[in-house]
Amino acid sequence: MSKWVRAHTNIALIKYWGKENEDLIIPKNNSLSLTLDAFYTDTSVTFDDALTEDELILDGDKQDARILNKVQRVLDEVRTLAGLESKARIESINHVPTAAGLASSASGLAALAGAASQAAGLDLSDQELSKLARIGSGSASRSIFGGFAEWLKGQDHDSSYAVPVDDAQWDIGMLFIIVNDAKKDVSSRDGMKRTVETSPFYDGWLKSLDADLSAIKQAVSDRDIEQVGQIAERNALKMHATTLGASPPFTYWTAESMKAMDAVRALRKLGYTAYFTMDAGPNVKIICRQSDLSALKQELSKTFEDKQLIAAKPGPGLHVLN
Ligand code: 2P0
Repeated sequence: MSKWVRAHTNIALIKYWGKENEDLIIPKNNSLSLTLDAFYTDTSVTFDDALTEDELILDGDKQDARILNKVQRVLDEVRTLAGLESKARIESINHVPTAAGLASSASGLAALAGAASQAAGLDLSDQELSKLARIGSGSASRSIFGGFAEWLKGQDHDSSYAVPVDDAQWDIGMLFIIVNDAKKDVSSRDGMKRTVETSPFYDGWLKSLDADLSAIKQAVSDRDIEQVGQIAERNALKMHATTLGASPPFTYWTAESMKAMDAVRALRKLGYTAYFTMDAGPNVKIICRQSDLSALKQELSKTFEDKQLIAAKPGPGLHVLN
């Protein structure tokens, strides 16, 4: 049995939304994220000559071939790098609070990259691990690192990987408002493809990103949470605006998401630093001071149930468990 490897999920403050190369998962733009302590995946991989096919056991249940698809990309690359032919058994446990609806390909594919390379006897650098995780799922490239990470889009397999930006050991945190745990209608993979191909707003989104990225990197380096929050909230709104222009149009927002966004604006009126971001689903994540997490949770418990509110702090990068 190989060692267990843990990767934490990350939330993008500058979003990845669209691929330049769908096969290699080369993105259209650089993105920047914060890795969080509250959600993570533990994975162990065993290469075994006795197996006739790759096997994935997720939270104790054997998964079907469809889910194996992203996983297989990573395994095949590891086999190529290590000169291995044996099939693999993957055991994976998602540590995501029940009903969070946050089952994350970011932590899952990053943990797999770490566990599979380790089981194959490869000693990969963080940059190599980031590339390996990326071919499973784009956002996973960023979960190799703790704190803030930037995924450099690059132009081919060797030049597209994430780098650490800041360890986030300062007063920043995130509060999740879980509004819906149902499976989404449009996957992020399909949603970004449809947007790139059909939304007239997509070009405007892309053109605005360089300014957002350099401004947020400056704000992170200044530890200016107001600026970080403002830039991230505007960036998320722009990303979601592109989906309304797609054909057929779609949105990840629900009435409950709108209610959560309003609640964040109300927190600002009370004087808190609180800005939201959203991904390819209806849940709302609040960028705030770590020292305000309890107060914000209490304030929001007037509007939402306690079980809908999950506080997160910056989390560590990929690591082997003892
Ligand atoms: C992000 N999202 O930057 C963006 C923002 C969703 C919205 O990365 O196709 O699961 O496997 O590369 O990484 C979700 O997309 O997509 C995502 P693939 P992934 O976090």
